Amino acid sequence: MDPFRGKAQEKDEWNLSPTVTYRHVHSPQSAGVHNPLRIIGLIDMDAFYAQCEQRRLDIDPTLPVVVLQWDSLIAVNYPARKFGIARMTKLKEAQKMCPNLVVVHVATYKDGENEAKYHPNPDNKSYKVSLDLYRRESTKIINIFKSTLPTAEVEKASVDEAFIDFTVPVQQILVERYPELAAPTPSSSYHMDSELPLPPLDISWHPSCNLVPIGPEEEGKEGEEDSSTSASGTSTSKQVVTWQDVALSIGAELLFKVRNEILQNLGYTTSAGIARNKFLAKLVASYRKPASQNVLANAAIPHYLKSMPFQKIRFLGGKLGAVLAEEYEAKTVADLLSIDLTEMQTKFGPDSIWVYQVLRGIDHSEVKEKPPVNKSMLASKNLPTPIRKDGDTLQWIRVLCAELAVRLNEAREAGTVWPKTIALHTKQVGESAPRSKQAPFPFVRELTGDVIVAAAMKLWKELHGTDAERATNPNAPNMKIINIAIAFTGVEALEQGQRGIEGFFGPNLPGPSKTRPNIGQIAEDPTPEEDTEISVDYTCPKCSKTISVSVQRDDDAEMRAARIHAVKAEHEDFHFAQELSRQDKLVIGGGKRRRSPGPGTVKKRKKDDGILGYFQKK
Ligand code: DCP
Ligand code: CA
Ligand code: CA
Repeated sequence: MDPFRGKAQEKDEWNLSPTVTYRHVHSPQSAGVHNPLRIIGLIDMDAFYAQCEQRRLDIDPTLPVVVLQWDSLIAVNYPARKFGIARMTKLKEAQKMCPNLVVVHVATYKDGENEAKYHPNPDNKSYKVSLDLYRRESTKIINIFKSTLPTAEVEKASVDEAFIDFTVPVQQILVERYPELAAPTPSSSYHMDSELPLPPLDISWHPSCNLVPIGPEEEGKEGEEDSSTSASGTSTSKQVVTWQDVALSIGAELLFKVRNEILQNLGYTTSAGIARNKFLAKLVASYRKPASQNVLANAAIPHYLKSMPFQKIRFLGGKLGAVLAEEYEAKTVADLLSIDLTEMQTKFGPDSIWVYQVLRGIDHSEVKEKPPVNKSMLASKNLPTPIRKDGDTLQWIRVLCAELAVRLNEAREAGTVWPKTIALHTKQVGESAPRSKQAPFPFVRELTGDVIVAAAMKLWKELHGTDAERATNPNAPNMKIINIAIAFTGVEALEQGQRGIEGFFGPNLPGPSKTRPNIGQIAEDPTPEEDTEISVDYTCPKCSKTISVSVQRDDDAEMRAARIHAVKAEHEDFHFAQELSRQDKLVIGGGKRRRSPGPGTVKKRKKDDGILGYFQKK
């Protein structure tokens, strides 16, 4: 470490008080992700599935509720958590811990029914789980975010989370509220790149805000848990107010407004984080829960990050984190701050600049609505009793197709989408890879489950033949199928130019709708036991790569979920690392760092992957 490095330089590494100019205020987009007044929020629903069921059944929100999928708890509301119940708790144990526990099993599809229902005693042997309710609520939530904040960018991050970039609406309010920020006139000695005048001395924070303390002196005597400053019309402590703080406080007002819209319209409580970038917003969102709004001002970043066990940071939880922990005998972020950029890049390759930056709370990744391309819809079932003969098949194909029909018809209500192909996947005991067969899915005006069943049964015959054919084929192994899945892929808006199809819709064929439900759900949901497990392919919405996750038959639901989650998270982290290293080429350093490979070229550059080599490429 450089012994001459002074306090000021250290502070600069964290980029806590960059210069703010009139240009940053008046053309926020010009500086993009480098605008010092950038304000990003992350909103996450509290105990999401539990709240959905509570609202559906009109259950008093103070009562303890859990959501069940077969015999696993998949959501536990906060009153139930007070009894010590967690997602890992076994149902019987939970009922002992809290005799008045309200237990709701998720809806299920039953053979012969064309919609999911709340059956009194659903049986894993013949029913299939439906997550339709949560997808629908998720779409409503995202639509409220967008309509409440028409000038903000909204990026759905999972079934119950979204990032919001508040930068543009914040700056509109900033100039209205502070006339001194009006653009300098051509005759004045100021120009667009002049520094802004001094900020106000005081800020009034919205009373809902939990301000993360800027240092130990601000923390309550009772310890970390209860240490945030409660904000009730007070200024930011002894710290000098900056324009970033002012922008953050306006962002917090907007964040409260949008959270309140969700509460008033849908009745759901949320927890949120707000800070200068996505990484920090997500991290601070769980600072306090539930029904909380956690604010991380720039000045509070070092104290907040330094004491954090760095392997808890999502991107540093895997192989790379383990290597860093060993090499530097490090536990917390503070333990890694002595590694300077040169050392980091010498050891881990030029792209490791993003690790250096993340440790200092710097992240330039964009908040961007994902384009609705390459979407897929998948219904999958792990079979407690394997399929061994033709006669076992149809009931499952019918159940899976009923779900697909519901989901595709829902998507079509919001926009004229249609899948390009239908695929059948089966996983057989004794075969390492799942078998798959796909075919184009022709357009029909009236989509019913039966239409899909016909297409799927055709694929089934191609993939497995018939009982009679297998009986006469000495090479055909005894069939023992333990997972069956049917997927629509390439579910996209029909284009104006698609003649023939256009005729079915008449002349007013709507264009792609910005608000249509997110139909790539499979790839984005958390990891519910049934929909993404065993041999079910996970298709990454970013690179369209399909990853097959293999799980042990004996794994319990929690273990399975963890395995799938790990594969997904690692793949996402790979993209994150790639994105950061690409973006940072544009800003920091200069010198002789090579360009990082663009998407799709990574594989070919295997030898030279540097930090990306720590992320498994699937
Ligand atoms: N989920 C699931 N299986 C998992 C994790 C989550 O089925 N292993 C589902 C149920 C959750 C929803 O996804 O309600 C959202 O997941 P979160 O991790 O955000 O957890 P919750 O919203 O339930 O709780 P919290 O208030 O802690 O965010
Ligand atoms: Ca949540
Ligand atoms: Ca979540």
